[in-house]
Amino acid sequence: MSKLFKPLVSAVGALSAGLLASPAFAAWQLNMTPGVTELSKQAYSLHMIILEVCVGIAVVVFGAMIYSIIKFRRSKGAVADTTLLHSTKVEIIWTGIPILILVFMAIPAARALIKIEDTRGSEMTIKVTGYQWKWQYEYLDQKVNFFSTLSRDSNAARQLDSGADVNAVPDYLLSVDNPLVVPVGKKVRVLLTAGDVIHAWWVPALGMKKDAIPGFVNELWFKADEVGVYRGQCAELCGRDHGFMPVVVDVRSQADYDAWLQSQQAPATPAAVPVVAPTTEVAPEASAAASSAATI
Ligand SMILES: [Cu+2]
Repeated sequence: MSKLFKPLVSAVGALSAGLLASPAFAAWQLNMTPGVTELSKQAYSLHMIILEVCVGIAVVVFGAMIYSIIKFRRSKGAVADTTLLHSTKVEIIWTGIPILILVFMAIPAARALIKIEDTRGSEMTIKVTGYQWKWQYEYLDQKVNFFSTLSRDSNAARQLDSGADVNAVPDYLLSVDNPLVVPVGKKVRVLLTAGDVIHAWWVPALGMKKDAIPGFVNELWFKADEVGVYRGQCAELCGRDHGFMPVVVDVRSQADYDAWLQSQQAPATPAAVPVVAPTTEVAPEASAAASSAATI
């Protein structure tokens, strides 16, 4: 090893060791994340297959190029080989091989696309409506309906001259007051629309993103394999506060989800009974009869 080369190698070694040891390195990720749903994992594996094919092609093509440039250079007395010019055989080969590669990549891609569109067998349906600047979640079969807006602490910290340290706000701009709660392992169909302008509902860990368009109903589905809280954002520039309408999906175990659902449905029952007595005048005897009837 040359005198100059040795310190260079040790410097590169020290730098890489330093980078690997640094805690910031953990948050520094190059690749896509696999996500937590069947579809996101399929999209991830598709991405890896295509990446591997592209790397393979690059290695073969650039390898051949670099090898030829070095091996057959003019200074070594190389003479251009013209036998491959206008050769039908070569034309067929270099058209046929890319076609085969494209077909090989199209098969898993088409399979994934068909699966994404297949909402059959969904176990629950939630209608999601985008508004400037919040989301509405309606559980169509469970009769639960609420709005989801940016959490109070994020909203306070984002105000101009709030003086707040946004790094101290947990999940700054990615937390909401009422997250979408779903059970783990259930196929959830989402019907997407909007009440004003175009929004887009996007949760990277679920692998799905789709536009919410006024007057149209778009459809997507997800089946989360892991309990957890997954965060996303509106992914369509929808106006001034576009950056302040995050999406939070809270995936819970079936028991936790059932308990949450009950807590959401419970307030609706007493609300059906009028709390305040009617203001019409009632005779004292009738009123007494009514109250005794009410105690039965
Ligand atoms: Cu939006």
